[in-house]
Amino acid sequence: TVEQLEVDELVCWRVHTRHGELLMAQQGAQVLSYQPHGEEPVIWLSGQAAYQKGKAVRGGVPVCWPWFGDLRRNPAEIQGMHQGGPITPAHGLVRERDWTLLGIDSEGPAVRLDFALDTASEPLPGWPHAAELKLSILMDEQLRMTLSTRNTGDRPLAISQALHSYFAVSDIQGVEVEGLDDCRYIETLEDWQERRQKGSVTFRGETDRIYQETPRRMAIVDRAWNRRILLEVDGSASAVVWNPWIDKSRRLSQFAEDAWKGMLCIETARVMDDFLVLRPGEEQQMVLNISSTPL
Ligand code: TA6
Repeated sequence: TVEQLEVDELVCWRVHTRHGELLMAQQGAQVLSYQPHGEEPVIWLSGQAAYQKGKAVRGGVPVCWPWFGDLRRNPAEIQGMHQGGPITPAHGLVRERDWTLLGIDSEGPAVRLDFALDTASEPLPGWPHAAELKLSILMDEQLRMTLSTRNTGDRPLAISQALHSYFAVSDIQGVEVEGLDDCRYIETLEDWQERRQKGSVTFRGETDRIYQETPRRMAIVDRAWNRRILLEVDGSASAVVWNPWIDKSRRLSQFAEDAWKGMLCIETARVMDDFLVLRPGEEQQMVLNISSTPL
């Protein structure tokens, strides 16, 4: 079933199938939560989430586009696309705008919702380029998101982007991320030093790393919840791994005191030298498939 509802100021859809439940908002075409039946939530949503127009909801899968992050995370090509000074706000211009619902397909056991933003008909401030952005969300026994960008203008587009997924974990101090062994990464909290991952990623403090040349499969191993969340990716070779820990989470909106313990962001992205260049008429898709299995 698919039910449209208002949650405070936001238009949302609640999707219920025999596999699980998903909540998403028209603002930012943002998945807010995703929970397979009989399991802990897979996608984390803050207990202090604010559903206000023009304000990103803390959690879910914010879409960062046409840039990810802030000034420092973007090369000159991305800066050049933005007029009127450095690129702000962080994480681009579309997570706080209503996208157009193209359709809902709820035939059979799977449900699919398609959203679009056309920057030719709805210009983005400071970013005068024509592109058609689409997000397709398919929920069956997994959750598959496809973010596609088509350059509908007459000159090349340079874009950095991310699906800024917040995953729910039992306790960040006890989980590890598999699949990034031997990957290069940038330690943004230690002067952007370039490092190489040894073994699984574990968490002992604030973590904000840009992994590069990432594989197509990564997993969050959560022994306390006896599960592995598997990420399968296509069209991206970067992943940001982020946990704010105590101090940073106190400086961010919509974070309860110890909420940092229960979340972990692994953000499938096209950032740094892995950013997108689209010639006129060209389209690119970035796909993220999320599933969870018992250990
Ligand atoms: O992806 C990690 C990050 O860039 C962090 O540095 C932090 O800023 C986080 O995104 C959340 O950003 P937001 O604007 O959603 O509060």
